[in-house]
Amino acid sequence: MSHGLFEGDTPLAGTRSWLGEQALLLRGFALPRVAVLWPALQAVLAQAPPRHMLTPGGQRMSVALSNCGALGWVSDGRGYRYTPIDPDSGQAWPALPHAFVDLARTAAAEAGFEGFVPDACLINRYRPGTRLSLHQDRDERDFSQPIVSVSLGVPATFLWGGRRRADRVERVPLFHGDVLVWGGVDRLRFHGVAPVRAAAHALTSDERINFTFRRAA
Ligand code: MD6
Ligand code: FE
Repeated sequence: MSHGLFEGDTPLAGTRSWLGEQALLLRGFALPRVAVLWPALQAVLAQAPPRHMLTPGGQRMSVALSNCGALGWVSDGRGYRYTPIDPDSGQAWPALPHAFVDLARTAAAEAGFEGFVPDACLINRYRPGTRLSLHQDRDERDFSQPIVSVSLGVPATFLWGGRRRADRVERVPLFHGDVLVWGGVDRLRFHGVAPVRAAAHALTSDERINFTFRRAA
């Protein structure tokens, strides 16, 4: 099995750093699993292709989204919410691949969140210029559950804010294979992604893919 490391990937694989009291960045944590994650992701995206959703304000989102799991996050003119049905296909979202669940559970435990069982995985696809504005993740029912975020492909600058929108924002580079876990006192921190720069990656071409695992219900 390939270990998934390409030129330009995180030079820091295996290191970890706390971005907050309960926010842990695990550099390269997903690398040993990429060879399994990638084909599973392709199967999910064949069933539920990424699409640019509309914000409640009527803007097309810069990032293209899809989901797998019992629940999927959607946005439209009515607001943000989790739904069991993909509105584009009228079918249930694709099941969460076992390899995804296992990665999320293992990473969460590293950060002190034992027994994390996600029921939703939001998949974000970035191309050059794609950005994600500063937001909080607050559409889930139980904020005691952490979020696990996995980055693949070209690097991006993660914007890591505070508990208030106006708080200072730290810029954290995220590379292929990096995993970020956050919860507890850091669960409602503002965050976003700066416009992704054009780059080439052996696995994803010019794309960055991010999965965020949540316990939505
Ligand atoms: C991204 N991530 O990295 C966007 N949200 O592409 C998120 O919005 C996010 O990474 C909550 C927790 C972790 C995340
Ligand atoms: Fe988020």
